[in-house]
Amino acid sequence: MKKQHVYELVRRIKETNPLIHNITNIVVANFTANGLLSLGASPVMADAAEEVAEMASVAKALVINIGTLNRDSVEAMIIAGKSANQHHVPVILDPVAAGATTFRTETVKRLLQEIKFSVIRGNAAEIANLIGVDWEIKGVDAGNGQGDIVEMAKKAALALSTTVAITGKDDVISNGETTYIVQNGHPILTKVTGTGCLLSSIVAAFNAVEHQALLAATSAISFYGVAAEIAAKKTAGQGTGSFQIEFLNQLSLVSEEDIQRYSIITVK
Ligand code: ATP
Ligand code: TZP
Ligand code: MG
Ligand code: MG
Repeated sequence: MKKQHVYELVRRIKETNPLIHNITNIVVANFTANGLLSLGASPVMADAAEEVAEMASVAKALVINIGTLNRDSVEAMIIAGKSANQHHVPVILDPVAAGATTFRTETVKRLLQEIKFSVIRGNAAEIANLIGVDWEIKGVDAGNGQGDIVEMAKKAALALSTTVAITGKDDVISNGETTYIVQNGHPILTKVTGTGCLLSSIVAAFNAVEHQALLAATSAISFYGVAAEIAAKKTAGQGTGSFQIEFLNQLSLVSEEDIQRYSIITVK
């Protein structure tokens, strides 16, 4: 893929303002809505079983994020995911802390059985857990697992028949056949809660305007990393609060020139 694709998709989002239906966690809901708005998408958070089928059917993408799941929200996720599949709406999974508790692990298994996902985005520990690879996990954060994340992304994509994105210092995105590495981002992202969750929703916005999931996810992740790099530079020496606000600004301000200059995407 070429760098030009990245901004082309940003432009499409800004022009079409796609509705992104999020079933997400209580920690990140506001940050996610603001991040999507800043990019130019239209967020809606809806998780009542009574309405999710209808909402998912009219959305341009659906995000299922298990960050603060409970019995009711799991039922809503299944209903929404099935409706999205029926209506050809792409579904993105963020398996937050899969592997940390039995409930999360079992829920993710059920979601994978009942719903077809376009992209699954998680940290190394979460993706490892989905395919039964041993990797330390500490709550929502990836622990110090050992392993080749490129091989793991490929293996997960093949095993789950979808596009898988493993994020961290380097990001690996694979559909099992083609694998890209993105080297954008900044370590300060790990000090602001919800930056992984917001990224999953931004991946959804890119999927709303591009049906090739690998291209959409890789573009979203590089764009997001470039926004973080610029925000980190502008707020250097200040705290994570200043970074968080400037990062939201940059999600709308990143230009085509910024992408040309800073985006680092390589094929593996
Ligand atoms: P975790 O809970 O393990 O932090 P997460 O779900 O929050 O996982 P991350 O893997 O932190 O998600 O990814 C969120 C964003 O942060 C991605 O854009 C990723 O590239 C970036 N990122 C994470 N760690 C680093 C790092 N050390 N250096 C640069 N960018 C990073
Ligand atoms: N607890 C449950 S969900 C959540 C926390 C802290 C947010 C996790 O966000 P991210 O994006 O994975 O850091
Ligand atoms: Mg993080
Ligand atoms: Mg996460």
